[in-house]
Amino acid sequence: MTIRTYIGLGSNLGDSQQILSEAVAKLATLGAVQVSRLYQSPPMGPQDQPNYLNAVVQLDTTLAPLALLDQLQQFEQESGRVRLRRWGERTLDLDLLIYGQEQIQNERLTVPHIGLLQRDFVIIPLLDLDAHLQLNGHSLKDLELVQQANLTVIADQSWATA
Ligand code: A4P
Ligand code: MG
Repeated sequence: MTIRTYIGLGSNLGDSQQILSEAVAKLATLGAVQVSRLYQSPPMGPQDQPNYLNAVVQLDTTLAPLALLDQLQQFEQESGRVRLRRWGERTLDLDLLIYGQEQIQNERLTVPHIGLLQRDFVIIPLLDLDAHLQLNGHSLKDLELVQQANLTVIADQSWATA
């Protein structure tokens, strides 16, 4: 059975656009992908770090949640991931945001992702992929932070495939 999932992508070290494009190519080996626009956003957390590039990928996959997480973590490692501190700078962060309708809570995985509803750099790209997306019966487009988003569009939805 194929499940519709959403993966959050972030990078603020190295050639971030290149790193994120490579991540999309890797995700495409796991199933059919659609890509949001590419955004720049100010850092959440420590302010003495570079701005982030952020995007979201919609991935239709047959992988089970933990198998998918294994793949995401492998892709992070392959990109030479460096992670210095909590909420700090990193070459590549891949977060499993949504896995079908499932609610998952175990020691490796919380889905939907814990920070999802507070992060404009996640919500706005999700809306690129599905303007009517709902979580727990609430339309993401009605969230207050959608009006107050502090993001800059860097490239349209062809950025990863061009
Ligand atoms: N884990 C649990 N649930 C999940 C999930 N749904 N998806 C566990 C992925 N991983 C999940 O991950 C730590 C552990 O979380 C994993 O071992 C996995 O089993 P990690 O990637 O090493 O650390 P983290 O939690 O991602 O790091 P941290 O530092 O807490 O950061 P966040 O919350 O990911 O935020 N500002 C902007 N503008 N844009 C960003 O993308 N990103 C961060 C990192 C900070 N500021 C940012 C951005
Ligand atoms: Mg992460």
